Amino acid sequence: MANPLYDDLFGIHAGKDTAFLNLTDGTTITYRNFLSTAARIAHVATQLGLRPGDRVAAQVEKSPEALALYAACAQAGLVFLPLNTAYTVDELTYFIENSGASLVVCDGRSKDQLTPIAERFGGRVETLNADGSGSLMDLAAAMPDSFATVDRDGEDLAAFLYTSGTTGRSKGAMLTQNNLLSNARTLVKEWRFTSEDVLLHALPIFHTHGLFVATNIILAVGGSMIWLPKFDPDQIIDRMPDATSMMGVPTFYTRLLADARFTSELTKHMRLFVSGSAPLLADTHAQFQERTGHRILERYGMTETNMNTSNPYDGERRAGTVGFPLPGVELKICDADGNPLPQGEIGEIEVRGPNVFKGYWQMPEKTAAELRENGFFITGDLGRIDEDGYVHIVGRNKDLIISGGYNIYPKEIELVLDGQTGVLESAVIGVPHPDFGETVLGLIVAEPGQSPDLDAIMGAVRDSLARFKHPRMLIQLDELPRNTMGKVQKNILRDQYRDMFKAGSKAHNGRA
Ligand code: MCA
Ligand code: AMP
Repeated sequence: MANPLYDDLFGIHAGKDTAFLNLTDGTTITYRNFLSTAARIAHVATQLGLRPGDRVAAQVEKSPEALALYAACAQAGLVFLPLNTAYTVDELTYFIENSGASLVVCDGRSKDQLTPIAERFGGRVETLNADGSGSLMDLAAAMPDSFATVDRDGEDLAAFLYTSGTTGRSKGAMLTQNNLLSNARTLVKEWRFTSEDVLLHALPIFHTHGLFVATNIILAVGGSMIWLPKFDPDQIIDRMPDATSMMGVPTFYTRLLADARFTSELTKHMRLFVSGSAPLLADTHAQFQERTGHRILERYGMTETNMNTSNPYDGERRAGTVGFPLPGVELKICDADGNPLPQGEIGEIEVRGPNVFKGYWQMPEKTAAELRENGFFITGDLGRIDEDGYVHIVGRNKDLIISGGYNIYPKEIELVLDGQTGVLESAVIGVPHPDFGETVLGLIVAEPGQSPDLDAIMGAVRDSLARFKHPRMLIQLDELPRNTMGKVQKNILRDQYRDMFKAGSKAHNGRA
């Protein structure tokens, strides 16, 4: 027996004294040191009583130890469940309960709030702070630095990533070892990664992009990363001369282009810039090429599927498209019943392949609604394939806002707004934003005779939802536009408010 995920991404580097993580303080963590830390954490988890298949939820800042926790879960056969650091206690309570996490690893500042919640659902809490301190690492310090890797099958679960939905309830996407490994192997080949690569890593590690795309690729080839805690243009510009490649969401690229220090000289030795998680404007693509001479490589993926398509490494990287289906991934443009449409027509994108997840944790009916029996996953994205085979994403068949690469489901915010005093109903829409691509606008209708306190409503939103989901602005309307079926016509609202956050415009809560 073996453990494919651990063996192929981590175990192959055992004993190597080559650099894995280059930190902002100038120090380097070698593969050997990193794997020792992971082994110690794996011992802690097993000594705390965790068994293969148990879930480990982690809401921690980005650090080498946070990444070692992922490796430790792989080695001990545990299911890793990374969580956005912006999530509030309300949001975390749901994830802890739904996943049944046996261990919750959090920042020391959240310990008092999360301990009773974890215990209520049969788990426990250990802490891991941004500087690598905390009870998890205190326990780890006393453990041996090697651990007998737990046998796992490629079809065993490796991770849960929670993704919201149109009903407002988050779903735990179950990803297997094979899902992660197959995608990493494909992307290594497609994007020509080697052990010589140094990836400038400024993405968060609680989502697919930063963890399973960027990090797994580097692990698969034994390369190294410049490990930045977050996206900071000063640090990116400072460290770019040491890198060969970078991955980012479109906001990274628009922010870099807004900085005069970002020049062709600074990027001349770089071999690859990848963009994804949200649409890259053709204009950004063009400006980037003009400034640096590099053509950004845009690709398309999802939490449930990892990466599905990519523009070519060699050949034309066509702006405004997400390229071709990756080797091993089948992609079709369909009608609502999954029947392929004639070439060139717009329809729903469906994908099938070794990258596609196993389903949503304990939600068979939601799994059945999105994952067909024949293995095709209904992405909810609308697209077409042009005459040269490039896939274009032209819209979404799902009520989703993507702000700075983070997904926001309006229903979740509407549920909070609808529950506020004096609010009859609400509609939340995404409108263009110069920095985040899209941002959140909340529209509310008052109960007859009431005048809701918009500041108090924003206070309630702050208490229950992560910051990135907060409406940038609340507007009170007399009524919401509806079609003859009574359905709110969000397209009309989106058209009406599309210039709300144009560069330079100032927006305030208030009555329309
Ligand atoms: C931070 N804020 C945001 C966002 N990020 N608000 C809306 N949308 C956001 N994305 C809040 C902050 O809390 C802050 O609130 C205020 O907005 C301004 O913060 P700022 O300093 O500008 O933000 P930042 O810290 O610089 O972050 C912006 C960012 C970051 C660098 C674009 O959001 C980021 O790293 N995004 C990457 C997301 C990602 O990895 N997505 C991949 C998902 P206040 O002013 O109150 O303090 S995986 C995926 O989608 C699929 C699978 C795929 O294809 O990859
Ligand atoms: P997530 O749920 O975070 O996995 O986000 C997946 C969604 O992000 C997809 O369904 C798309 O709507 C969107 N997405 C990812 N990459 C791209 C891209 N390159 N262009 C347009 N949309 C994208």
